[in-house]
Amino acid sequence: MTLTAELLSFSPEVAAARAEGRPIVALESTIITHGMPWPQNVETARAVEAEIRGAGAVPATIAVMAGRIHIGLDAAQLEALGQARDVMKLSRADLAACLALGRTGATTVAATMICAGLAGIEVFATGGIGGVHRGAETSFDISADLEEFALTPVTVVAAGAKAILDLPKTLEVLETQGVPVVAFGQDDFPAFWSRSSGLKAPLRMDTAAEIALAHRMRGRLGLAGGQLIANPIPPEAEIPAVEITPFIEKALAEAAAQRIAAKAVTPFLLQRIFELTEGRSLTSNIALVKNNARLGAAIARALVAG
Ligand code: PSU
Ligand code: MN
Repeated sequence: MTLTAELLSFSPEVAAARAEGRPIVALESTIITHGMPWPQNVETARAVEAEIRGAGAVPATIAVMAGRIHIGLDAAQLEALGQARDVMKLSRADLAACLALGRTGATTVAATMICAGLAGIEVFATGGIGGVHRGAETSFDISADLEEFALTPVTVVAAGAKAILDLPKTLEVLETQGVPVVAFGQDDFPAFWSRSSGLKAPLRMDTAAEIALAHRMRGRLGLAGGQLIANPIPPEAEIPAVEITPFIEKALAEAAAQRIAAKAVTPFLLQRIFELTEGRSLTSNIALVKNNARLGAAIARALVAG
């Protein structure tokens, strides 16, 4: 049996798109299980999928359930995942173990890239990526997402990274790993809630067609790894730094006081920021993920057209 038949389950919608060569955009599931509270997590996941369909592509939300990698979830599966407890947070290190043990797992950026790669999906849209945590010089906490960009040939659209991270160090590690970091439509690297981090992105592109060409060119050169497309949050959804910074500082201080470590750090910080900002951060988060989904769909279409 092929790997696909043995381990991958495609939803009917994604299977049909594959058969017809239509554009597909992968979506992660850690944002659902560890990034947002229920029921907004499921509502957002549905809205993001609708955004991709509206932009002429097919969404493929990825998760591990009952010993198989699911590429595309139906409504019942999405709801079950959104309410499930004891869901593993899967990065490169955990994927095989989760499958082998028959457990339920949500894919991070790194694991979603791996699964998308296995399924032949070249574009993936999300909110924020993992990166180098503040204080990494002592904690060594650097997300496996960064290394994945150097390994797996998937173009990922995100709104940059949250200021819970050390953004200059995150850009340095991506540069060391040989990862193209492309700001979309502007010079600055965006910082999730803000359109600008105050740091210049190494590369800039202004159209989905350029991003698709660069993706193809990497393939032609035989370069491993993908591209990070940093798409700024829509202006109307931005949260001014003065508003969000105190909440980030508070969440970071609580994480330190409670000695939160390893895989728990990012989910802890995300949850605390949602709680501290109440509705505000969630509304912005949803707006930027939808925005990234639309750009992901445009890139997937350009890849199919080219
Ligand atoms: N940052 C966000 N939202 C998220 C995540 C990060 O703004 O949902 C999630 C993604 O799934 C990302 C993961 O891949 O957290 C990174 O976790 P870690 O830092 O433990 O590698
Ligand atoms: Mn970490």
